[in-house]
Amino acid sequence: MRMTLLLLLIAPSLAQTPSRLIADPPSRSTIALDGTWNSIVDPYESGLSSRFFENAKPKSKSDLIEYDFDRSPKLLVPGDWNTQRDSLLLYEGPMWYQRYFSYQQKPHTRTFLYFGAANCLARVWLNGTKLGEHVGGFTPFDFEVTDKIRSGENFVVVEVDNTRRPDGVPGIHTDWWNYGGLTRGVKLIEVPETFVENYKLQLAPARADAVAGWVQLQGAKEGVEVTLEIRAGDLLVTTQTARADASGYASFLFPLKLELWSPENPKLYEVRISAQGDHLSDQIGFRTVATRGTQILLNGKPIFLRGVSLHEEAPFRGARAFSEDDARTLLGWAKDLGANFVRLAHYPHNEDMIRLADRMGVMVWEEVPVYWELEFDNPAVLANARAQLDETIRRDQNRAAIVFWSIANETPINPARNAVLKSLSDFARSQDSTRLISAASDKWQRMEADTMALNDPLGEYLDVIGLNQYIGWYGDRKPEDADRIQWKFAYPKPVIVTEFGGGAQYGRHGDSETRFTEEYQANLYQHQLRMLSHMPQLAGMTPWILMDFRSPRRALPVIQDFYNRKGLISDRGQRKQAFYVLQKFYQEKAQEARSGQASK
Ligand code: GCB
Repeated sequence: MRMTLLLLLIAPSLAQTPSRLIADPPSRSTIALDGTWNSIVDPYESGLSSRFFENAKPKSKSDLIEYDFDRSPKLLVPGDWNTQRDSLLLYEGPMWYQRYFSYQQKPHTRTFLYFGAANCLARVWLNGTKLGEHVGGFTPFDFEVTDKIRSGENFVVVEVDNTRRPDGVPGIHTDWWNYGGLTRGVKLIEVPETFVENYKLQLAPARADAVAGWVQLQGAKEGVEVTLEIRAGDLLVTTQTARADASGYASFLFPLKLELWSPENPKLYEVRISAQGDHLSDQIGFRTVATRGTQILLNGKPIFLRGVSLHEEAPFRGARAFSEDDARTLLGWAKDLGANFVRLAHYPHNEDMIRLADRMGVMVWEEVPVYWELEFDNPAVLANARAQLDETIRRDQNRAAIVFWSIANETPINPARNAVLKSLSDFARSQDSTRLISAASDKWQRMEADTMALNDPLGEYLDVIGLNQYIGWYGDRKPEDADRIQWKFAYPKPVIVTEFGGGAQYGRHGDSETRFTEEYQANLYQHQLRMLSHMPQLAGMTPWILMDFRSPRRALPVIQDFYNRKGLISDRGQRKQAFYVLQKFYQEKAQEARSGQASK
């Protein structure tokens, strides 16, 4: 009784900023707009001045209209344009998408047009009326269309522009393919006049005996009752109610003991949320993640993160991945490797991937594309990065699998960058206290012959330090040198080696000193793993990378052919020797963890 009272009293301090993005599309009433769209490539960006968004047709034979969506080439949505037509492989610039759809208006219903992602700038019109713009190639966005959608035929036009810009996030340089287009699904979402926009439900920070959360309603009057049910199969575990305040926000905090989510037992509960006429359901796992000294604790127990990095690259077809099938293959390979953790580099991957990780029991590091050199002294860059982080958190905050928000990768040390990353880390923390904040840094230095130190001041703002180092691949050191190397870290926090590795073409053989052979890569992994085994503070690793991926920077003919070949698996799914080296290491690590648990 007193416990409940105490919990209720501290509830407001857990309040977090409510959402503005419709969450949980899978449990909504939706109409998919995926499939074939008409497209016009527009390298000189004349479509705006020619008003392509009007989808005009000549009214008489003398009318001059110099475009026609109906007779233009098609593109599949979701999907990148680069791999759908040979001439578009390297295309960067504006592309116009158009399609018709029929719709029947329904009373007391609000309708939203929802995009899973468009890389990277999208301008959207419905029936010739502009709905808005969105920047950021990897996060969802929506527009309310209730008063613009018609009963009968409608048309939607989207200009998607993947031009790289110095003030973009990412900026001009990346080591991945700049896949353009409507790369994730598009749908209409119908909700009642009063509806649940977003919600968050997790264990109260660092406690396994209470659940905390909030529900944000739209269109609600003050005092509307919000009901929350947690179910395990047919069993109703609890029902809780709360009343929305004047802004539609209702918060929850109640004591409850649940079976905890972990990679060994990815237990998900069914959570149902109802308010007025709106009903949602979601599958949510509950777990705690925290640090203690240099350890990472999952559900209060130290855990070693046996990870691997991966891009959102489709297995077998060298394109942007988007489907649950793609995700199942990639996560399946990671599990075959013995991984319990993946680093989803270097931007938020699609929602199916994260939901599947929840179900398959794979912990996730999710990252925003604050990558390499950005214009850190430009306030627009911070605003853009922060908006992408915000959208990522709003989309994925209920996924138990996500244990890290990563705010950056390999950014240069300078005061403007330090300030931006501090601000992003403060922001992530203010939005979500149930996960760890991290970032990957490659700004280590050689102190003495065999002593390396990572002193990046960014470490101060992070819960866990990410280190990228390519000893034995880039620089003057041989793989064998790794055996002698000692590491020092300025901050006494857990360290994850977020990248190491080297390139190998599947099927290329030679001795272990010959670059790009499987033997070189396997040998490099042997020595790296030896070095990491005596690295102080090491709490996990995500070697670079699970599968080969397209990169415009990797030009070496025959071997690279515009693929980064550091994959443990080729882009066609073939496992290289290093895969088995790491698999063996992870089997031993998993065995150690099991016997450690057993001896307690
Ligand atoms: C890195 C980057 C990653 C690259 C990788 C490489 O340090 O973080 O995006 O692809 O190195 O292969 O060089």
